[in-house]
Amino acid sequence: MPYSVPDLNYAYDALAPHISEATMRVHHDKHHQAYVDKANAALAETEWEGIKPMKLLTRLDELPEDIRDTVRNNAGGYYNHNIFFRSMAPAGEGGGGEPTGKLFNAIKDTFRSFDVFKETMEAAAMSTFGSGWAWLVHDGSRVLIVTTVNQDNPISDGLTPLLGVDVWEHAYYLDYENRRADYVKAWFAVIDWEVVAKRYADAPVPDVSHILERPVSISGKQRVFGELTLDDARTQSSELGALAGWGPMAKVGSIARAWTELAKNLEGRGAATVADLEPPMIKQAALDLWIIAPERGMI
Ligand code: MN3
Repeated sequence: MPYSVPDLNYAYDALAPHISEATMRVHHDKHHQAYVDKANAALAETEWEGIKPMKLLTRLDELPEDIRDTVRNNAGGYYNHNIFFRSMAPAGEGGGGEPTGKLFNAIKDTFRSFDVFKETMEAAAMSTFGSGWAWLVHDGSRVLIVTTVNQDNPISDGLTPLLGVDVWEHAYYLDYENRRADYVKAWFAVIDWEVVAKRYADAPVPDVSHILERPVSISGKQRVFGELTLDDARTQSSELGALAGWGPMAKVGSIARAWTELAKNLEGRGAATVADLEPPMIKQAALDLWIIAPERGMI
C-alpha cells in the first residue's frame, strides 16, 4: 500500500488567525502531497514499499544508495507532516493551553516550568538555519528539545518525536512573511496537548518490571521495591540519614539522599507506591539506591 495524505481533523480555516486557510491549503494539499508522491515513486516496486515511515527512517543505512536521499527527504516529509498536522486543533477547542498529567511533570522535570519549555522551543525554532524542524522528543528517560534539518526526523537518532514545529518558510511565509518568531509563538495557541500526551504515554520506556520485584529490607522487614510507599521512603531516609558520616559506611550519605529524593518524587507525583512512578524515575531511583547495579559505562 503506497502512502497517502491523511485528511485534516479540522477545517482548513479552523486554525485562523494563527495559521490561515491559505497556508493550510498549500501546506497540506500541495507540500504534504508532494512528499507523499515522491516517497511513493522512490519506493515503488522495491522491497521497502509499504513499510511504515517510522520504520524506514530508523533503517536509512539499509536502503539502496540510489533512493536513500529521496526516501530520507520524502518519507521524512511525509512522517513529519503527519505529526505536525495531527498535533494541532482550533484554539480554545482542543488547541492551546498547557499539557497536564504525566507529560506536564516530564516537561517540568526537564525545563522547570512550562514557560521555560516554551521559550526554549521558540529559541530552538529560531536557531534552525534554513529549513528544518524543532522537536519535543522523548529519549526513553526524559523529554528534551532537538532540531533537525530539511525533513530529517529525530526517530532516525533513536528519539521518539512527541511534537514538532515546521520552520520551513512554506509553513508561515504567507501569514508572517519573514517573522518566524511570530509564527512559532502563534503556533502555541493551536497545539493539541492531548495528542502530544498520548504520544508521550506510548513512547518506549525501559522495562522496569524486574526492578519492581527486587527485595528491599525496610526496618528489618523484607519487602519488594515496587510496593514501597512514601512512609517507607521517609523511614529509610531518616534511619540512614542518622548513620551518615559514620566512617565505615561511606555510601550511606548518598543512599540516604536517594531515599529523600524518592520520598520527594512519591509525594510530588501523588504516587501510592514506587510502582506508580514513571519507569525512568523508578530506574533512576533503583540505581541511586544501589538496588540494581550500575550499568556498564556508568561511573
Ligand atoms: Mn512543511
